[in-house]
Amino acid sequence: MLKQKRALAIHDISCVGRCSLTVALPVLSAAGVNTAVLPTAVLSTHTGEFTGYTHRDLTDEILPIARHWQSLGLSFHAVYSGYLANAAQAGMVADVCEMFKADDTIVLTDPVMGDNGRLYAAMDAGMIGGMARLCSCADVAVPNLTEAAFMLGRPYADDGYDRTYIEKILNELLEIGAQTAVLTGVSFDAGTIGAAGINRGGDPFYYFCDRAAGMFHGTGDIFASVLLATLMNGKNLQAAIKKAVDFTRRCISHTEELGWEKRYGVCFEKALPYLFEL
Ligand code: PXL
Repeated sequence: MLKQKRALAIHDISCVGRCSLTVALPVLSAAGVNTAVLPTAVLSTHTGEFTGYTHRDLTDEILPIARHWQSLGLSFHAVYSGYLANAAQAGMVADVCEMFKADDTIVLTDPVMGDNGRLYAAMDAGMIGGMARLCSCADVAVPNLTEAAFMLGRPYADDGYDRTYIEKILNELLEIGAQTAVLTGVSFDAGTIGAAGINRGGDPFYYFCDRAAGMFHGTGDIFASVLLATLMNGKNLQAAIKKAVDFTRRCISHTEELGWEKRYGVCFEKALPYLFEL
Protein backbone atom coordinates (compact mmCIF):
# COMPACT_ATOMS: atom_id res chain seq x y z
CA MET A 1 0.00 0.00 0.00
CA LEU A 2 1.16 3.55 -0.75
CA LYS A 3 2.38 5.34 2.35
CA GLN A 4 2.34 9.13 2.53
CA LYS A 5 4.11 11.41 4.99
CA ARG A 6 2.09 14.11 6.75
CA ALA A 7 3.48 17.48 7.87
CA LEU A 8 2.03 20.37 9.83
CA ALA A 9 3.29 23.79 8.71
CA ILE A 10 2.88 26.65 11.20
CA HIS A 11 3.65 30.01 9.58
CA ASP A 12 1.85 33.19 8.54
CA ILE A 13 0.02 33.67 5.26
CA SER A 14 1.58 36.63 3.50
CA CYS A 15 -1.01 36.90 0.74
CA VAL A 16 1.45 38.45 -1.73
CA GLY A 17 5.23 38.12 -1.73
CA ARG A 18 5.92 34.38 -1.90
CA CYS A 19 7.12 33.45 1.58
CA SER A 20 6.01 31.38 4.61
CA LEU A 21 2.89 29.26 3.92
CA THR A 22 2.57 30.28 0.28
CA VAL A 23 5.92 28.57 -0.37
CA ALA A 24 5.96 25.88 2.35
CA LEU A 25 2.70 24.32 1.12
CA PRO A 26 3.57 24.02 -2.60
CA VAL A 27 7.14 22.88 -1.88
CA LEU A 28 6.07 20.12 0.52
CA SER A 29 3.20 19.11 -1.77
CA ALA A 30 5.52 18.86 -4.80
CA ALA A 31 7.74 16.55 -2.75
CA GLY A 32 4.72 14.31 -2.09
CA VAL A 33 4.11 15.35 1.53
CA ASN A 34 0.50 15.79 2.69
CA THR A 35 0.65 19.16 4.45
CA ALA A 36 -1.77 20.63 6.99
CA VAL A 37 -1.49 24.35 7.76
CA LEU A 38 -1.84 26.33 10.96
CA PRO A 39 -1.71 30.04 10.04
CA THR A 40 -0.23 32.33 12.70
CA ALA A 41 -1.34 35.57 11.01
CA VAL A 42 -2.68 36.88 7.72
CA LEU A 43 -0.82 39.81 6.14
CA SER A 44 -1.53 41.48 2.81
CA THR A 45 2.20 41.21 1.99
CA HIS A 46 5.34 40.24 3.90
CA THR A 47 6.91 42.96 6.02
CA GLY A 48 10.16 43.40 4.10
CA GLU A 49 10.26 46.16 1.45
CA PHE A 50 6.51 46.82 1.64
CA THR A 51 4.80 49.50 3.70
CA GLY A 52 1.11 49.84 4.59
CA TYR A 53 0.50 46.11 4.83
CA THR A 54 -2.45 44.73 6.80
CA HIS A 55 -1.81 42.30 9.67
CA ARG A 56 -4.40 40.04 11.34
CA ASP A 57 -3.03 38.17 14.34
CA LEU A 58 -4.51 34.64 14.60
CA THR A 59 -3.24 33.79 18.09
CA ASP A 60 -6.76 33.10 19.36
CA GLU A 61 -7.31 30.44 16.69
CA ILE A 62 -4.19 28.35 17.28
CA LEU A 63 -5.19 26.26 20.29
CA PRO A 64 -8.87 25.79 19.30
CA ILE A 65 -7.75 24.51 15.87
CA ALA A 66 -5.21 22.20 17.52
CA ARG A 67 -7.78 20.88 20.01
CA HIS A 68 -10.19 20.07 17.21
CA TRP A 69 -7.45 18.08 15.47
CA GLN A 70 -6.72 16.33 18.76
CA SER A 71 -10.36 15.23 18.90
CA LEU A 72 -9.78 13.68 15.45
CA GLY A 73 -6.77 11.73 16.76
CA LEU A 74 -4.35 13.31 14.25
CA SER A 75 -0.56 13.07 14.35
CA PHE A 76 2.11 14.30 11.94
CA HIS A 77 5.47 13.02 10.74
CA ALA A 78 6.78 16.58 10.96
CA VAL A 79 5.86 19.80 12.74
CA TYR A 80 7.48 22.72 10.93
CA SER A 81 7.25 26.24 12.36
CA GLY A 82 8.38 29.60 10.99
CA TYR A 83 7.12 33.18 11.25
CA LEU A 84 5.07 33.90 14.38
CA ALA A 85 2.89 36.96 15.03
CA ASN A 86 4.00 37.42 18.67
CA ALA A 87 6.13 35.82 21.37
CA ALA A 88 3.14 34.15 23.07
CA GLN A 89 2.68 32.03 19.95
CA ALA A 90 6.08 30.41 20.58
CA GLY A 91 4.71 28.74 23.72
CA MET A 92 1.62 27.63 21.81
CA VAL A 93 3.74 26.13 19.04
CA ALA A 94 5.67 24.16 21.67
CA ASP A 95 2.32 22.84 22.99
CA VAL A 96 1.18 21.96 19.46
CA CYS A 97 4.42 20.00 18.89
CA GLU A 98 3.71 18.00 22.04
CA MET A 99 0.10 17.34 20.98
CA PHE A 100 0.91 15.94 17.56
CA LYS A 101 4.32 14.38 17.68
CA ALA A 102 4.80 10.64 17.47
CA ASP A 103 8.07 8.71 18.07
CA ASP A 104 9.44 9.41 14.58
CA THR A 105 8.16 13.00 14.18
CA ILE A 106 10.68 15.60 12.99
CA VAL A 107 10.23 18.93 14.76
CA LEU A 108 11.84 21.53 12.50
CA THR A 109 12.02 25.15 13.64
CA ASP A 110 12.97 28.06 11.44
CA PRO A 111 13.19 30.94 13.95
CA VAL A 112 12.12 33.57 11.41
CA MET A 113 13.02 36.94 12.96
CA GLY A 114 15.41 38.89 10.79
CA ASP A 115 18.15 39.11 8.22
CA ASN A 116 21.30 41.11 7.48
CA GLY A 117 21.90 41.78 11.17
CA ARG A 118 18.45 43.31 11.77
CA LEU A 119 15.14 42.10 13.17
CA TYR A 120 12.07 42.26 10.91
CA ALA A 121 9.39 44.83 11.74
CA ALA A 122 7.26 43.82 14.78
CA MET A 123 9.90 41.52 16.28
CA ASP A 124 11.09 42.16 19.82
CA ALA A 125 13.18 40.73 22.66
CA GLY A 126 10.30 38.47 23.69
CA MET A 127 10.34 36.88 20.27
CA ILE A 128 14.09 36.24 20.49
CA GLY A 129 13.58 34.29 23.73
CA GLY A 130 10.53 32.48 22.35
CA MET A 131 12.33 31.38 19.20
CA ALA A 132 15.39 30.29 21.22
CA ARG A 133 13.12 28.10 23.38
CA LEU A 134 11.55 26.56 20.28
CA CYS A 135 15.00 25.85 18.82
CA SER A 136 16.07 24.27 22.10
CA CYS A 137 13.41 21.57 21.76
CA ALA A 138 13.71 21.15 18.00
CA ASP A 139 15.07 18.12 16.18
CA VAL A 140 16.30 20.53 13.50
CA ALA A 141 16.86 24.27 14.06
CA VAL A 142 17.40 26.31 10.87
CA PRO A 143 18.35 29.91 11.66
CA ASN A 144 20.20 32.29 9.37
CA LEU A 145 23.29 34.04 10.76
CA THR A 146 21.24 37.00 12.02
CA GLU A 147 18.72 34.84 13.88
CA ALA A 148 21.45 32.66 15.37
CA ALA A 149 23.34 35.74 16.61
CA PHE A 150 20.22 37.17 18.29
CA MET A 151 19.29 33.86 19.92
CA LEU A 152 22.82 33.20 21.19
CA GLY A 153 23.38 36.79 22.37
CA ARG A 154 26.31 37.30 20.04
CA PRO A 155 27.19 40.30 17.88
CA TYR A 156 26.22 39.76 14.23
CA ALA A 157 29.14 39.11 11.88
CA ASP A 158 28.33 40.23 8.34
CA ASP A 159 31.44 38.85 6.71
CA GLY A 160 35.05 38.25 7.61
CA TYR A 161 34.16 35.20 9.67
CA ASP A 162 35.69 31.77 9.23
CA ARG A 163 34.87 28.11 9.80
CA THR A 164 35.81 28.35 13.47
CA TYR A 165 33.13 31.04 13.97
CA ILE A 166 30.47 29.06 12.07
CA GLU A 167 31.26 25.87 13.95
CA LYS A 168 31.11 27.72 17.29
CA ILE A 169 27.59 28.88 16.38
CA LEU A 170 26.55 25.40 15.26
CA ASN A 171 27.81 23.91 18.51
CA GLU A 172 26.11 26.59 20.61
CA LEU A 173 22.81 25.76 18.86
CA LEU A 174 23.34 22.13 19.89
CA GLU A 175 24.24 23.25 23.41
CA ILE A 176 20.91 25.08 23.81
CA GLY A 177 19.21 21.79 22.93
CA ALA A 178 18.65 21.34 19.19
CA GLN A 179 19.51 17.83 17.96
CA THR A 180 20.61 19.13 14.57
CA ALA A 181 21.57 22.67 13.60
CA VAL A 182 21.64 24.14 10.09
CA LEU A 183 22.90 27.67 9.46
CA THR A 184 21.86 29.44 6.26
CA GLY A 185 23.47 32.33 4.42
CA VAL A 186 27.02 31.14 5.14
CA SER A 187 29.57 32.75 2.83
CA PHE A 188 33.36 32.76 3.12
CA ASP A 189 33.98 34.62 -0.14
CA ALA A 190 32.11 37.01 -2.44
CA GLY A 191 31.45 34.37 -5.10
CA THR A 192 29.74 31.63 -3.10
CA ILE A 193 26.99 31.21 -0.49
CA GLY A 194 25.40 28.19 1.12
CA ALA A 195 24.68 26.44 4.39
CA ALA A 196 26.46 24.60 7.19
CA GLY A 197 25.02 21.76 9.24
CA ILE A 198 25.82 19.49 12.14
CA ASN A 199 24.14 16.51 13.79
CA ARG A 200 24.69 16.01 17.53
CA GLY A 201 27.82 13.89 17.89
CA GLY A 202 28.78 14.37 14.22
CA ASP A 203 31.18 16.53 12.22
CA PRO A 204 30.12 19.85 10.67
CA PHE A 205 29.74 20.04 6.91
CA TYR A 206 29.13 22.70 4.29
CA TYR A 207 27.56 23.06 0.87
CA PHE A 208 27.84 26.11 -1.37
CA CYS A 209 26.60 27.40 -4.72
CA ASP A 210 27.57 30.46 -6.75
CA ARG A 211 26.23 33.66 -5.24
CA ALA A 212 23.65 35.79 -7.06
CA ALA A 213 23.78 39.58 -6.77
CA GLY A 214 21.37 41.13 -4.26
CA MET A 215 18.98 39.86 -1.65
CA PHE A 216 16.00 37.62 -2.41
CA HIS A 217 12.91 37.49 -0.20
CA GLY A 218 11.48 34.18 0.97
CA THR A 219 14.57 32.14 0.19
CA GLY A 220 14.96 31.12 3.85
CA ASP A 221 11.43 29.66 3.76
CA ILE A 222 12.14 27.83 0.52
CA PHE A 223 15.41 26.45 1.89
CA ALA A 224 13.81 25.17 5.12
CA SER A 225 10.83 23.67 3.28
CA VAL A 226 13.06 21.72 0.86
CA LEU A 227 15.33 20.67 3.73
CA LEU A 228 12.34 19.22 5.58
CA ALA A 229 10.81 17.59 2.48
CA THR A 230 14.12 15.85 1.76
CA LEU A 231 14.55 14.65 5.36
CA MET A 232 10.94 13.39 5.39
CA ASN A 233 11.72 11.39 2.29
CA GLY A 234 14.39 9.53 4.25
CA LYS A 235 17.55 11.29 3.03
CA ASN A 236 20.35 12.30 5.41
CA LEU A 237 21.16 15.85 6.51
CA GLN A 238 24.00 16.29 4.04
CA ALA A 239 21.77 15.31 1.10
CA ALA A 240 18.97 17.53 2.39
CA ILE A 241 21.25 20.58 2.69
CA LYS A 242 22.57 20.02 -0.84
CA LYS A 243 19.04 19.70 -2.24
CA ALA A 244 17.88 22.82 -0.39
CA VAL A 245 20.82 24.95 -1.54
CA ASP A 246 20.54 23.76 -5.16
CA PHE A 247 16.76 24.26 -5.26
CA THR A 248 16.98 27.75 -3.76
CA ARG A 249 19.65 28.69 -6.31
CA ARG A 250 17.44 27.41 -9.14
CA CYS A 251 14.56 29.58 -7.93
CA ILE A 252 16.87 32.60 -7.91
CA SER A 253 18.04 31.82 -11.46
CA HIS A 254 14.45 31.70 -12.72
CA THR A 255 13.77 35.00 -10.95
CA GLU A 256 16.79 36.63 -12.57
CA GLU A 257 15.60 35.44 -15.99
CA LEU A 258 12.17 36.98 -15.42
CA GLY A 259 13.53 40.21 -14.02
CA TRP A 260 10.47 40.93 -11.83
CA GLU A 261 10.70 43.08 -8.70
CA LYS A 262 12.59 41.09 -6.06
CA ARG A 263 10.24 41.98 -3.23
CA TYR A 264 7.59 39.74 -4.83
CA GLY A 265 9.70 36.73 -3.96
CA VAL A 266 11.52 34.16 -6.05
CA CYS A 267 10.07 32.19 -8.93
CA PHE A 268 9.93 28.82 -7.17
CA GLU A 269 7.03 27.65 -9.34
CA LYS A 270 9.27 26.93 -12.34
CA ALA A 271 11.66 24.92 -10.15
CA LEU A 272 9.03 22.69 -8.49
CA PRO A 273 9.50 19.75 -10.92
CA TYR A 274 13.01 19.39 -9.46
CA LEU A 275 11.32 18.15 -6.25
CA PHE A 276 9.12 15.51 -7.87
CA GLU A 277 11.79 12.81 -7.71
CA LEU A 278 12.38 13.24 -3.96
O1 PXL B 1 10.26 35.10 4.76
C1 PXL B 1 10.15 35.38 6.08
C2 PXL B 1 8.91 36.15 6.41
C3 PXL B 1 7.74 35.49 6.72
N1 PXL B 1 6.61 36.13 7.02
C4 PXL B 1 6.57 37.49 7.05
C5 PXL B 1 7.71 38.22 6.76
C6 PXL B 1 8.92 37.54 6.44
C7 PXL B 1 10.12 38.30 6.12
O2 PXL B 1 10.15 39.47 5.97
O3 PXL B 1 7.67 39.55 6.79
C8 PXL B 1 5.29 38.18 7.39
